Amino acid sequence: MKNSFSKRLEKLNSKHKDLIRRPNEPVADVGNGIYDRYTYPVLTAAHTPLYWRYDLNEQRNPHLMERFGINAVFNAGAMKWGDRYVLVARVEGADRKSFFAVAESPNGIDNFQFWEFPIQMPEGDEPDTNIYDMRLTSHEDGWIYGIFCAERKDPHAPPGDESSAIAQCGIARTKDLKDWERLADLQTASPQQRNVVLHPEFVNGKYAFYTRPQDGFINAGSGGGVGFGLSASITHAVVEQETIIDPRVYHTINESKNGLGPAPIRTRLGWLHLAHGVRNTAAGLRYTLYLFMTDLKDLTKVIHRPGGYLLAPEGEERVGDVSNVLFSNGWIADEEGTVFIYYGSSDTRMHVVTSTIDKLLDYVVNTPPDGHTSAASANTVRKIIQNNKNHLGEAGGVGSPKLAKPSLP
Ligand code: M1P
Repeated sequence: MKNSFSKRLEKLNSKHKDLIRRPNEPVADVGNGIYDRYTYPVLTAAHTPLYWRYDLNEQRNPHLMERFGINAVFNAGAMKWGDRYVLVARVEGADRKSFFAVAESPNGIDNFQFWEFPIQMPEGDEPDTNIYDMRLTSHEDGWIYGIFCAERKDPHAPPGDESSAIAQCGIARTKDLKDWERLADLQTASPQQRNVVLHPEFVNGKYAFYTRPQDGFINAGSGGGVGFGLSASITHAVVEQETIIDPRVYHTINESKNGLGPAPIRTRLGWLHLAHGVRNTAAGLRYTLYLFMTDLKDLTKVIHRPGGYLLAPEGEERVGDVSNVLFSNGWIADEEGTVFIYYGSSDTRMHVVTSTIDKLLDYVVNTPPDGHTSAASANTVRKIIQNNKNHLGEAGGVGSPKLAKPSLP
């Protein structure tokens, strides 16, 4: 006869196994032609192994209680690891501290399973209170770099202020994703840095960084957008001059702030970038994801900037610890040309959409840019309509909405 400890453990194990092995199908919907969404998140707090959360010794834990609660799993860096798709996820405990952990999948869509131990990131000179949002870069120097936010209490916060913090850019490198060497934090002129990304190639023999200068912990303030700068060293990286390449713009999806997502992908037409843009609303900040492209030779020159967002929160993605947020710091372009865009929703869970390099190139090149006024937007739609009229003729084609005249009651 099984005791209640064994019964409970059996139930927990079977629920966990079902979750990990659950197939993830594309959403049965005609979609927008740019990417496919999937039915389930790819990683959640419930995906973390039971042996991280529970003491499985019946003597020490007779009620089989959770000893370490996991609050959320989100904002993961991503890369191909042999024939596996790996995510370096931000795992946030119930205690609000985040750490990194690797999860791998055979197909990039489902069956993600965490490696046995989370990453023990070494401390730098100044201990971190919280680390999160790792961007992975396989650099041409042969190392894999993890660039992440290292957060500490603001030493100048007035007494009683237990919220003010300083965000800086932590840098570490590895060859196996298990053992990491911590390097000095990036130095820039900005009092705060978050969303820093290392470019995968040398530029004029130097390491190239995408930055996000910001005045405050939350507010970008005078930080004008996504910056770019070079550093001669990676072990003591210093970017003296930041050039803003993707500015924040009034009344757009990135008017409040923006930040680069994962390291850009080299394509035949240019470097493809994924970023998040933040706008203000009466209900708080709204984070969406967008694409742009820079020149292959001049990395500071944006050559395509589609208007609006590529991906915005939908359904359950809208709600979480910080609602109305999509954030991405990981994508994988595999050998077949499929692109897996991984994104966290509302600081709670991880999802994927899939597309292809060809589709994303078509999207960046042919999506009209933001005209910055209502008149320009109306004009863009009128042009599309006119082109369709020219193409289909007055008689129209099957499914042509104009040409099937609306029937009045
Ligand atoms: O809470 C939303 C996001 O806020 C921050 O991003 P940003 O610096 O652009 O505002 C990050 O803390 C990110 O992790 C988080 O998802």
